[in-house]
Amino acid sequence: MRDRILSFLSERGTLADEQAVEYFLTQADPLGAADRLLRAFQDPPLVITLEDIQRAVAIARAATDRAATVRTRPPAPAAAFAIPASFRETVAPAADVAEDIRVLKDITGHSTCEGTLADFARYFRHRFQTIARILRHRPELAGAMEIARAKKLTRDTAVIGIVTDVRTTKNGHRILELEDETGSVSVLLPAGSSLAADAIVNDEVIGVTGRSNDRGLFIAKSLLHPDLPTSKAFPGTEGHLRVGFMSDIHVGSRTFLADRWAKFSAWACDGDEVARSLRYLVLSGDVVDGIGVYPRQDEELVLDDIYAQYEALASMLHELPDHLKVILLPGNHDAVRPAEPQPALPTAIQKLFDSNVKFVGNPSTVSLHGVRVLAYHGRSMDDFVSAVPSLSYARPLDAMREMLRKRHLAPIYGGKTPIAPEAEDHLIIDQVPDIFVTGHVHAAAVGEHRGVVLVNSSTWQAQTSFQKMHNIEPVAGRLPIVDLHTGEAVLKVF
Ligand code: D5M
Ligand code: FE
Ligand code: ZN
Repeated sequence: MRDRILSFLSERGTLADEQAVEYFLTQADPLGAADRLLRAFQDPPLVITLEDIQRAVAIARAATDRAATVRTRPPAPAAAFAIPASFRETVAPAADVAEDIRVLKDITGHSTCEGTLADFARYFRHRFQTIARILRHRPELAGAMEIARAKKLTRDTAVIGIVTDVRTTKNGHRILELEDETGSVSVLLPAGSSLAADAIVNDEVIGVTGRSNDRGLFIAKSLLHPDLPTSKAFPGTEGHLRVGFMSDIHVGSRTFLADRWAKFSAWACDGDEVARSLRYLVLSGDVVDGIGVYPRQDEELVLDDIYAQYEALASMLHELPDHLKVILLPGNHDAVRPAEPQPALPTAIQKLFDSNVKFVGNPSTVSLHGVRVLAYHGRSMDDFVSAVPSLSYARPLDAMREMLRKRHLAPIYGGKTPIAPEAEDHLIIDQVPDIFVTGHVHAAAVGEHRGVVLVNSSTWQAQTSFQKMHNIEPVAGRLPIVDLHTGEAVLKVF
């Protein structure tokens, strides 16, 4: 039952400490109790503690009492998310801490690609070789051989290749086409096996063990993803400095939530000790709504000039406290080439902002006091969600875990995510980050994968007519905050 509780919680992007698990185990229906508790939170904390449970139970009881005694009263407003006590430890104000930002990886100023056929060949060769090198660290793949050779042998072998096709036969077997520099092979993942259920997508690089049959079909025994090392310690800064994460502000849109933003801004300026401990704000793209991003967008804009949109954002950011350093990367609505990796916003736009804003590309890896933050807008989640039935827009952390497992931010080529064939594949996750953040899907969640803190950074835009058509319910006005000392993450609601 303990394992079932933990996996139930982790599927919902949260964890529980030992005492909280004990609490659930003492309930008549432990999973039901966990489910009710999660519903009580507007946004569950990364790790649920006994204290969180006690608070939620007390709020629920008070609400029931009120409902029982004064039936004519309107319902109590939903309990605001309470930041756990551990997050409130006394901290030095962020204003007293010198800025420490280093950009570790960013395409800005280094783009070389012209999109020729030779560029594509070189790009995919770089992707294959880099990820194959990571895969060869796995003992099962240390002796991986070239596909052309493995096809001729009928004993157990291992190969590494790039997936060029995935299909399901009418009997439920899955067939992958796997290619390396020497040739290609069809790989059979037997129906009903866990291999057939794995989320394999086109253009990812994987390893397979198994053997060729006499007709040259490679029968897989195991599939290997590069993934991350099984666990990793969070580096941790000296003091409790915090970073807030935002994306998808969509300034200029009719549906931009000005009132929610005003609440955030007021809290940031003279809020509690958590507000004062916030040193950085990472904006992961779609900071404005842009112009001409989709058909008839003009009907949904209040600001139909791109400069006016960025000027409005600049003045919103100008209102924030001086000690809050902003790091801004573009998304698919921003005024820069859509092909990824996207460079930072052009100088003409940067000039509208004050010096408190630092502009980087999408994706970028930035060190904050030695904590490595990988920020990516997240356009590729559109392709993940359409390619893998078990993934959805409502659960972005699952798609992010797939990116880490595949060590690639946007493996699927030729889908909705435009990719520029740079000399090197900048979308490979070569170094393991400490914090990995995406936006784009207008959801909000914090979680963890093998020691990496995962953040999906909400939106400040209400549901658009496009999202209504596609049944996408945004989760707006949430601010994920990560403590750079502990890696603990919370979602604050505005
Ligand atoms: O994307 C906001 C949300 O809308 C995000 O969940 C993706 C979804 N979206 C955006 N464009 C498409 C298309 N073309 N198909 C399906 N889903 C889409 P944003 O980048 O803010 O527009
Ligand atoms: Fe967006
Ligand atoms: Zn987007």
